[in-house]
Amino acid sequence: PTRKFFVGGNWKLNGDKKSLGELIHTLNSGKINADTDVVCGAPTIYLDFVRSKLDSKMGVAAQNCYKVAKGAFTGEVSPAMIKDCGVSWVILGHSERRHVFGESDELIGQKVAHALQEGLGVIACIGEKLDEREAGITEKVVFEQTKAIADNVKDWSKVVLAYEPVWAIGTGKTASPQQAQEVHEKLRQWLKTHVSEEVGGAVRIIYGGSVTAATCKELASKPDVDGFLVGGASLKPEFIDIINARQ
Ligand code: G2H
Repeated sequence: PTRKFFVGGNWKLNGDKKSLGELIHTLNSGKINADTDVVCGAPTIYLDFVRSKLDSKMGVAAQNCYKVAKGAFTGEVSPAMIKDCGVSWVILGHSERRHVFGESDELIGQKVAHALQEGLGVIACIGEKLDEREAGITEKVVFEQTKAIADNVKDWSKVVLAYEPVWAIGTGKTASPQQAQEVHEKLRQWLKTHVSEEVGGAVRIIYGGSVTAATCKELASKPDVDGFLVGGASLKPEFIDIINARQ
């Protein structure tokens, strides 16, 4: 495929300078496929630390940001601040932001618009919950979430779409390669129809949800799976095997 493989790590609320320093050392000295974009999502307070230690061939991402540049918004950080730390990506719309912190499609869309305006790359996350899958509304849910994102994107070259079924996150229940491929293919079709043929063909759609070294190769062999967003396993040396999943 012509789309460059993309593997994001999402460290979530984990690690300290000691353990992240060790992980970074492992990543810096590991053998990493040059045909893959690697981006590590670090806790906000460690963005500067991680960017200063991680080899520049790998990107760093914030795990969230606010929708405006500055002001009286206690506790928030802006894309401009993220950029000021030398960090060029942000993860937005992660299911934990949606379901633990109550972020709406509307707020996520506003964050996407502002982050892109400020020049960050965006890993935009979508995905259905178990009850939604069981009710047969997976497509409806992910298309709605995608629309709220797409309505706020002008330059798709800075966007990676992450499909993360909520029932597969941190549960050890990876979607089967067939399940992932089926949704990725439909998302690509949606983008072709509602954005453009060209964008639909070019946007990386990555899979997230309990990806491990054991499951990544078969998932990566699917035509519409362009990489991964990895949580738990991105904190371990096996993250390197996942980065190198595409043969
Ligand atoms: C999904 C994923 C990373 P994990 O949240 O975004 O986490 O791989 O631990 O399921």
